[in-house]
Amino acid sequence: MMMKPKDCNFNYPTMSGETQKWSPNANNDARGLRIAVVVARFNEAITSRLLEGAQKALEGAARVDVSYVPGAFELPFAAKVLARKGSCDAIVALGAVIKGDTPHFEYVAGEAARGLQQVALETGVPVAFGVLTTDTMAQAEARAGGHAGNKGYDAAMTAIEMARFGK
Ligand code: INI
Repeated sequence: MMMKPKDCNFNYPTMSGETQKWSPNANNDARGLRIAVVVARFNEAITSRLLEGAQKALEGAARVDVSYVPGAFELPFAAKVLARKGSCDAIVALGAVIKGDTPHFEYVAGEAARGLQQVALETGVPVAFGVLTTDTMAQAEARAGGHAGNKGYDAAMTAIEMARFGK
């Protein structure tokens, strides 16, 4: 059973198996875009598949620059460095946070989500959240090219749409 620190009330939902819906009005064409992808190495068997999905969605982009960080907790820092360079139209952040027996999951998943959104809002560079947050490895596998699709592909498609948002 998972132990929580005293007075701690974590209640993060784990990632849905829902398939993302693309707006028929949105421009989901990668052509001409410069996209930075940052990948967490933690749970690499999963994140490498998310990267494959993202690369598929980004075929035809003008540039796709891939960089790596140790874990999902480091994704916001890397995204901010990339956004500040001014050389990409959107960022795709990929990671896999899988629930274990300690509260570490909640800290890592929560800070990755909060930090990535903060980077997008502070810099004006869209950041797509391609970080799996699941109870089990099997759920992560399902969402990384298994029966629940590939959330790396979905995140990259989101980055394309948001790079064009309002333009
Ligand atoms: N990092 C992940 O990307 N996924 C995890 O599931 C995970 N868990 O469970 O511990 C994880 N931890 C490492 C974390 O992202 C940092 O790299 C580490 O705490 C150093 O800052």
